[in-house]
Order: sequence, then structure tokens, then C-alpha cells
Amino acid sequence: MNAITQLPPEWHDWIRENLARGCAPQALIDDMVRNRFDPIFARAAVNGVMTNSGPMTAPFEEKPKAAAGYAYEKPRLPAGNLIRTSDRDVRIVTRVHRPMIAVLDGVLSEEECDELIRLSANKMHRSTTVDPISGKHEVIADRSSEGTFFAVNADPFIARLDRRISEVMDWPVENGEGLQVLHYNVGGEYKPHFDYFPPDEPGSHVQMTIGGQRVSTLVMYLNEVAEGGTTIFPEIGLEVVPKKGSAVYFEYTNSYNQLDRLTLHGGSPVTRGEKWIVTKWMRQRRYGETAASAT
Ligand code: PD2
Ligand code: ZN
Repeated sequence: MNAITQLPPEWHDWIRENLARGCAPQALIDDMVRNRFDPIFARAAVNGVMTNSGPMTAPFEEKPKAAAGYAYEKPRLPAGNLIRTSDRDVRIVTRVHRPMIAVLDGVLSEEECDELIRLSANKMHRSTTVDPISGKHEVIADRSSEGTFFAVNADPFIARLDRRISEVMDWPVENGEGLQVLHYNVGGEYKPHFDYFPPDEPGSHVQMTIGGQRVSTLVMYLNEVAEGGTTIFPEIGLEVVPKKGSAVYFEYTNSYNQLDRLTLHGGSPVTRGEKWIVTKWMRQRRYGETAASAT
């Protein structure tokens, strides 16, 4: 079988997430080669994600536009205009039904946003400082983003947020991945991708060994972005403008294990200022992360 020379969106995410976790670029390249990627392509792909210059994903035009056959079930997101969580009321501002997307106001308080940024700022992974081609340490000023994780229930502050988020998403805390904080500078973007793991793509089965498929996402905005940095859903022409403490929620896996391709989404380039977000991904089953595995 020919070696793979195109980067599916989920592999782009995989590289990005592991770089953010502080993995060595060479280890990612080795993993990709083990998964049938061409070695030179794998090196270029990791380098591309680090510098945000590609190579990028396979053309999305090749995939069917419609979520053919996806059965829309009762949304997990609670009905009504207000979600009363154990410690805070969250207001629903906008709902889209197909795909299931909602914009939510006041998921986090201003103080909680500031605290998350403060806690993250000194543990962001500057993994782009190593050039995988030369092996030299280089600071790349305009990297796409940098990130850090907070294990589920890592401390009382994070546990309070994990609980509230689980109530908003109506899905168990134990099924959640650890909160991931991302920071984008000017020029930083997140190319359109799916948050679920396509079952036919290499590597997805590894990602799904623990916890199964991802079912829903909550992207929370931690600051106001001066310009750009919107979350875009290109299949339906929706653009969500970041607002401190607000969030966009979407779900894409139903009880038949079908996946909703209409949830293709990305982060448009930040053109002025900076952007901070925190994301929660929920899995079908209990996800094995504990506070002890926090980075
Ligand atoms: O930064 C965003 O707006 C964004 C866009 C797409 C975040 C994510 N996906 C994500 O965290 O999955
Ligand atoms: Zn995403």
C-alpha cells in the first residue's frame, strides 16, 4: 500500500494537540510513520503545524457536503432559554438545529476567565521552539497557537468549572477530556476540522481506545478579540464572534455512532489583538484522565 502523503484534519489536530502537550516533534514523526505516513511528508507535516504553514488537510470538497443520513436526536443541550447549573445560570443566545450548535452567554465569569489565563500563562507549551528539520531550538514568533491542559478535577477551581460545564453539556464529568487552554497571537488560526475522530482515518482507533468517540464540544472564550479570531462553521456559513465568558457548543455523534459532517469548523485568523479559549471535549464513555496525569 502507498505511503500516505495527505494530512487528514484529525491528524492535523493530533499533531497540534501533542505539540501543545510538549511531545517531541521527532516522536510524533515516528508515530506517523508507524501509521503509514511517508517519512518526508510526516516531517514536513509536523513542521507545517509548528509554523502554521501547512501542508494542510485533504481538500474538503472531496467529502460530501451534506451530513448524509445523520439522524438528529434530541439535543443533549438542555432545552429552554436558561440553563440553571449548580452554581451559575447560563443563557442560550442562539440555536442552530442541523447541525446542533448553540451560542451561550455567561458560561464563565470575567474573574474565572482571567484566572484561567493567569493559571495557564506560565505553563503554556512553547513546543514550536524546536525545529524538527534541523533539530535546533528556534523561537518562532508567530506560531499559530500554544496550549496547556488541566486534568479533570485537577483542583477545586477546575473541578467547579468541570462540574458546571458537564451540566451545560448534559454529559458526565468523567466522560470529559481535560480542559484545554489555547492562546493565539496575530496570524494564529485553527484550520477547519472535525472534533470527532473519523473511523476510517489512521490513528482514530488509537484515539478512541479510551473513552470512545468524541460526542460534543464546548469552546469558551476567555477574552475579547480586537479583530478576527471568530469560530467559523463553513458548511453552514455561521461565524461566532468571541465574547469573554461566552461559548459555542456543538454536538456531532449520535447514539448510532453516526458523525455529523456539518460540524466542520475552524478558528479564523486573529488579525488584531490576541485570543484565549478553553475547550471541553466530551467522549462517549468514561475517559481515563485524572488529576495525576496533568501536565
Ligand atoms: O479557537 C477556536 O475558535 C476553535 C476553532 C475550532 C477551537 C476549536 N476548534 C477547538 O478547540 O476544537
Ligand atoms: Zn475544533
